[in-house]
Order: sequence, then C-alpha cells, then structure tokens
Amino acid sequence: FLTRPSELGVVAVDFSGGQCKPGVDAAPNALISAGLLEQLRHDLGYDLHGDSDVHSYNDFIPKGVPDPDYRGMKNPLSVSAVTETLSSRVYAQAKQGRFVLTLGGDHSIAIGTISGMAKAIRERLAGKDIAVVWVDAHADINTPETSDSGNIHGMPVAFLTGLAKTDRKDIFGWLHTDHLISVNKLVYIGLRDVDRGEKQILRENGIRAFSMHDIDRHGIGRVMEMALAHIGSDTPIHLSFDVDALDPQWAPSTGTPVRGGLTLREGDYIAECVHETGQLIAMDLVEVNPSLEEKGASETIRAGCSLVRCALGDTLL
Ligand code: EXY
Ligand code: MN
Ligand code: MN
Ligand code: MN
Repeated sequence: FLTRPSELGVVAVDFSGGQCKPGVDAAPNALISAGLLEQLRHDLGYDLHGDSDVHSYNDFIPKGVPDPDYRGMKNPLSVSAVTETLSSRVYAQAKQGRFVLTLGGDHSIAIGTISGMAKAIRERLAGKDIAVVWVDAHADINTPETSDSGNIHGMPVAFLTGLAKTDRKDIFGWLHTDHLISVNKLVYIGLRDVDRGEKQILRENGIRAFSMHDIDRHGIGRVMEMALAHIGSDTPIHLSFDVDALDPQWAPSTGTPVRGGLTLREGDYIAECVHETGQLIAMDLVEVNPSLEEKGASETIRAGCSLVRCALGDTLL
C-alpha cells in the first residue's frame, strides 16, 4: 500500500483546542527533542519529509472572530479550521506514497489525519477504504448531542464515520464522503472509560471493540489476532494511538488518565503487530501533555517514542 515504504512524512501538530488543558500542544517538540525523529532516521533508516519547518497550526485558527459554542461543541471554528488544513497536508504526503506520522496535539486532530489518508488512498487505490485501529481508554465517538463535556477530542470518530454532521460549512462542513471511514473497518483496543451514549452508538452500529476486559480475558496476543482478522489482509491501516490507552503508571502526563490500562509492553506489542501486517500506512500519537504530572513527563515522552518506533518496525531482536 505504500509506494515508498522507507519514506516518512512527519506532521507535527501543536494544537490543544479539542480540550481544555493547556500543554498538549508542546508534545511534538518534546517528542522531537527527546530524539524521536533522529531514531527513526538513524536506527530505522527512514527518509524524513514534512514538518521540519515548524510553523504553528495555531496560525490557522481564524483571528479576530469569536468562536462561540455550537451545539455544545467548544472551539468549533478553531478545531474545524486546524483539522481542515491538517487534512490537506496529510493528504499531500500520502499522495506521494509516504507513510504519514502525525505527532499531536489532542485527539481532535484525528479528524484531519484520518480524513486526509482516507481521501488519498481512495484516489491512489481505485476507491479503496482504509481501516482504523483506534487505541484509547476512550471511544471518542460522542456526537455533539451525546457529549457531556463539549470537548471535540471526545468526538472525532463520530465526525469521521459520518455519524455526526453539521450544516455549517465552517464547522466540519469541509468533510466530504471521500474523507469518511466505514464503521465496519474501525477497531478499538484498550477501552475502559466509555460514556453511556457512546456505548449505545457502538452497539447500534456493530462496531468491533476490545476493552480492557477482553484483554484480561484473552490476552493481548489473541486480541490482536481477532482485531486484525476483523480488518482483513487487503486493507490499508491507519493507527490512531492515544497515549492514555497506557496505564497512568507508564503514561501519567496526559489530560484524561484512566487507571487499569495497558502496560507499555502491551502498547508496544499492538504497534508491532500492526506493523507486521505490512498494511500500516499512517500513525497518530496524541494526548501526550508534558506539563501535567511533571515528574512523569519524561516517562510519558519515552513511552510515546517507544510506541512510534514499534509501529515503524523496530524489533526487540
Ligand atoms: N468521553 C469523554 C468526553 O467526551 O468528554 C472523555 C473524552 C476523552 C477523550 C480523550 C482523548 O481520548
Ligand atoms: Mn526522500
Ligand atoms: Mn482519544
Ligand atoms: Mn483517550
């Protein structure tokens, strides 16, 4: 699925408007300062393209206009504008046959990354759909109406699947059919904090989800077999990895930590398995917030770097 498998398009998104805690915008620089890109270049042999000229995604937030709540959503104009720009940048990288690595930012940015990949792959591969592996403590599938918080980082999957829509051009009206993904090609891993309305959406749409309960029951090995079998061997995969899927013991510096999560090894194993399919075309790493739990920030950053290296083909032996 990648025409140039050793070519990497890096997208660094310093955006935090999908939720209310400052600091998650500092993650791309923290990950890069920790040596992540150098490891990918030097240890794994990738040829890096994309965001070396780090101009801020906050430049795309409409200036001098108010951004009031819309249907309960917070910062709707800002999140829409930033993800629209991001979508076209990811699209441009993917059109060239590169793997696209996006460093967030909060999880609202997946509206941009996944829509850009879906469109590029449809154009390159005669209408082919992509699959999404969403690794998270949360399902992020609230609609504006089911959300209690109004934070858009809890809604990206609803917009990407077309379950949520608006009739406002400037609030996700740029999302067209060719940007969307199918609920049948979506798999969750690591869930343990899912809202009531979200559970109903998952059930009604028959979405495949492996919670921490399933991982306890079957082990991560069997869960990955089942998750990848659901996707099938002829479908390109976008991995959207929220660091809060890991237990706070390994990733304390994140905005919405939930106890009872994945070990770092289980997280790495998920990334390794998805890499081994040969179908992985893109990865997002989101929700690292170095300003929270200051003592745990370097641990969290190290965990994030490890997840990315595993998804990009690093092996233990
Ligand atoms: N379900 C809650 C909400 O919608 O506000 C919490 C969402 C947290 C989302 C984090 C990024 O994964
Ligand atoms: Mn090159
Ligand atoms: Mn998330
Ligand atoms: Mn989460």
